[in-house]
Amino acid sequence: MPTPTRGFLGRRRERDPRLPPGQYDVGTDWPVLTAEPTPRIAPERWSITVDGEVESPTTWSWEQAHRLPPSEYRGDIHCVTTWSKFDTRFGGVSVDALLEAARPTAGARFVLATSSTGYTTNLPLADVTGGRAWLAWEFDGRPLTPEHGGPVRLLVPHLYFWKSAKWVSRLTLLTDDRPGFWEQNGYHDRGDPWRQQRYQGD
Ligand SMILES: Nc1nc2c(c(=O)[nH]1)N[C@H]1C(S)=C(S)[C@@H](COP(=O)(O)O)O[C@H]1N2
Ligand SMILES: [Mo]
Repeated sequence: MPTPTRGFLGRRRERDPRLPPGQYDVGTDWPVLTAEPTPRIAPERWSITVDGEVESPTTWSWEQAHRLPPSEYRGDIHCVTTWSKFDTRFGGVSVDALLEAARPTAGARFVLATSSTGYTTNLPLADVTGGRAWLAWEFDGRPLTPEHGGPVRLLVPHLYFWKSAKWVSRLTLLTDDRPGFWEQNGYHDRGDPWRQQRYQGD
């Protein structure tokens, strides 16, 4: 007996074009990946400093940072441990707004992001400018929870998620690249998920 639906049912589900190579869709879950104990930081005690290769080293309190123009990211995030999460929504401010005030010197080419816990990660300056990086304090319209980096994390969604430092407190501009925590331990200096830049040498 012919089974007219067989061809349809037997067809393999097509791979979601939003998935970079080697990644899977984690769905509604949001795994927590943290190397250090989760700190509890009251917003009044949080601040962000932009220093190093800038004309005007600047520190913003929670209140001051919230007076910068609000900016939102809607899209996907990708962790090097192979999960990707689609359609996330983060609120905060663009890193561009901070850099506009601090004014990078002509020689500034890299950034070292530091968390108040001591976690660090390095990025090319070009990857945190042009509307591609945020300080995020909201997820899905709610305050970012401590385990996900609240009160404020860095968000650089076009790179693997280890670049998105949780509890971020400092962005130091540099003339030369300086490997951060995972980068010193073998992870890639840039970390582009579409090029599978997972480890040094990829
Ligand atoms: N301070 C700090 N930031 C961090 C990490 C960390 O261990 N400490 N882990 C990184 C890694 S490997 C990933 S995948 C994401 C995980 O963020 P999540 O726990 O909110 O999913 O945070 C990144 N930022
Ligand atoms: Mo990660």
